[in-house]
Amino acid sequence: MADKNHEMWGNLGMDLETHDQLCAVLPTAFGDVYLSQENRPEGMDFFNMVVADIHGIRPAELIEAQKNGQKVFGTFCVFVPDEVVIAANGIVTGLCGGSQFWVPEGEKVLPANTCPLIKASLGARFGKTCPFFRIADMYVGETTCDGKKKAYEILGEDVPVHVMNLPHSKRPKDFEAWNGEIADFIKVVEKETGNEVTLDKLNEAIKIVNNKRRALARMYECRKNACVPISGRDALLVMQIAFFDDPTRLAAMVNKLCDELEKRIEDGVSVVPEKAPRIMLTGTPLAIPNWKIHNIIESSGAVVVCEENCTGTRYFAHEVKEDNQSMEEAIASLTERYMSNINCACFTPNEGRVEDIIRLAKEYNVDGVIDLNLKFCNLYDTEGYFVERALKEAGIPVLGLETDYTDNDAEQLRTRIEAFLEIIRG
Ligand code: BJ8
Repeated sequence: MADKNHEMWGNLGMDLETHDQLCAVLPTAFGDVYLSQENRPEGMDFFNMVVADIHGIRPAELIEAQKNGQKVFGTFCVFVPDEVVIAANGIVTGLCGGSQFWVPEGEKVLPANTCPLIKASLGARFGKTCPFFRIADMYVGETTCDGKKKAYEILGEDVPVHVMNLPHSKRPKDFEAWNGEIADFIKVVEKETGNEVTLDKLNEAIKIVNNKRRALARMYECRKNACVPISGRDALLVMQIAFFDDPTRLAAMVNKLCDELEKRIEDGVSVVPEKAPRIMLTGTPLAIPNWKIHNIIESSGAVVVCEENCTGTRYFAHEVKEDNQSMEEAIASLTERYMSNINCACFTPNEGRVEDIIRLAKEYNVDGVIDLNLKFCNLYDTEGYFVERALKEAGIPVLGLETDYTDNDAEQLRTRIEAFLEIIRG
């Protein structure tokens, strides 16, 4: 398998020597964070296997699909409607970088005070050390934060990039503008794939993505229970893999996992002792393999039961209306789901997010919230003012943390998290 992978990576024009260094560290990191856990659900076996050959299995599938005429679209944000790509017989793969390994290469083209997610993403492209970045025929960006906007211009010199212009408010004219962006995106995807996005195909794609959303929502439902059948680390891994795996297979695997989780709840099988503090994370997304904060929280005796972020509830909450009767209606249904319900900090005002956080804290019966910010993400950092104030007013303990992808601050974070857990336990 290793030889086959090397041949594939070589054909993709990757820097094999540097990439080998990444391949050497990932298994240890995964072993430390994941395989050290006790009593993991058997349904995690599929997800373990995906990570064990993360740059082998799925990239090989994508290359095979390309040989059969399919196109691959790389995305960086939950605002890009996967449904459109799937309707044109294309494939979506999430590209957000979650490893410090890629950051120095990103810093060669970006200011150092850019958020690590953006630096890692560009580093993975320009350093030629991620097959997904090599395989994607087209990248799809979006105007969310300033860092990403400018980063897409730099990427655009190296790879075809289409940028969706996301309005930053939610007035009727903003919905109209986003509706127009989706209609334009359909044309771009049709041109790239050579396939027409028909109403039937779009309705079918909406069902595929909704099924995936339902499966992920089912997993989150299980996490609401007093008996916690899955760790936050494992749930996070499922979410991270959901961004690049085949959506139909992913939904099947998550549903299989959920059968087991529901049985565990019935039988009272929990991954943590009854009194373990229940923590919710809010804030910036956690791209694979960013497991740092979950690992610190859970190895300190607490359990993460919910993530209010784009690698959490914002990814799957709310479905798109199915069985639309016309293309106009289908596009309006996509507009409605994406614009109304995703409360990214790029919006102003963004009271919906604060309401979501308070509601989720209650639904998941959390003992405390950690408001997590990726260093240099001004949007979430600033919005933390409202988030933390609202949580305090609601009597929910909150801890604001800022970090990057390095491990330099791990001990300091552990001290702060342990002190927070002590307060909660007290
Ligand atoms: S909808 S959260 S996926 S933009 S963390 S790159 S915002 S500086 S990732 Fe995001 Fe879409 Fe919003 Fe979600 Fe910029 Fe902040 Fe970095 Fe961010």
